[in-house]
Amino acid sequence: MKRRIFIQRLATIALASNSCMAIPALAKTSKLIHPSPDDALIVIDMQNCFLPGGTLAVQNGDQTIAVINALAKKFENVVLTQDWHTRDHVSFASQHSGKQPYETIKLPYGEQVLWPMHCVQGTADAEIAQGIDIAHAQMIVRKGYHSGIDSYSAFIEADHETQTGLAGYLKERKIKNVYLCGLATDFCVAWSALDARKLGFNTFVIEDASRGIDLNGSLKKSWIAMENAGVNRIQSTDIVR
Ligand code: VGL
Ligand code: ZN
Repeated sequence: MKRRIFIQRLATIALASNSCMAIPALAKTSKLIHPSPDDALIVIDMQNCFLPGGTLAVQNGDQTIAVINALAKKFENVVLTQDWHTRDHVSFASQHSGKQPYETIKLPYGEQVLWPMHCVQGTADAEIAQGIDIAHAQMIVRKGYHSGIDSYSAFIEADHETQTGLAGYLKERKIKNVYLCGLATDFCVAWSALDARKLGFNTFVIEDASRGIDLNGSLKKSWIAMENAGVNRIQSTDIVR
């Protein structure tokens, strides 16, 4: 276990066992992260569709924009992702008669949440938000473009086998550590983080640079799954240049 993470766990234990005592400022012992050439920031789905006024707006999603722009300046390597669905995409409730958004169905690859129609290829709704100011981003990965397969993850589609190519790209670039942020914490950010772990990357999710949809407790469940998988939960202030 990395020392910094170990200290954070100790802090959590201290919090749990001494809830009536003043909490020492253990956070100050956290080691700050200085991004290097083997680190990449992966900015998930900062698109009009997930922002206020979009087709699948995430509450307070716009509050992440300034945080993400500032974070991106600290990384040499930045990748953006873009949810990029066909008009007849299987994840749209409108494709399933009698089904409403946020209901689930069983598909050959597993359970699928049905969403309002969102991020349709070539529409203004699917564009990266105007406010995102990351001119040095090196790559934009589009995902979810197979009409019959969803892809929350930036790495592997929801069939659990089709790769997007992002892992190969990062590995060819000798990236070892990935830092994820964006929308939504409990869907595309979490699924990307879990796959990043499976693919062998040291993985960090920047909590205050992300916002969740929180469907039936999904936000809390996603943090438990991420923590169990060894994903590091950090804040944007942990990262300095
Ligand atoms: C997302 C639901 C459907 C996301 C994408 O970016 O988290 N969520 N498509
Ligand atoms: Zn989608």
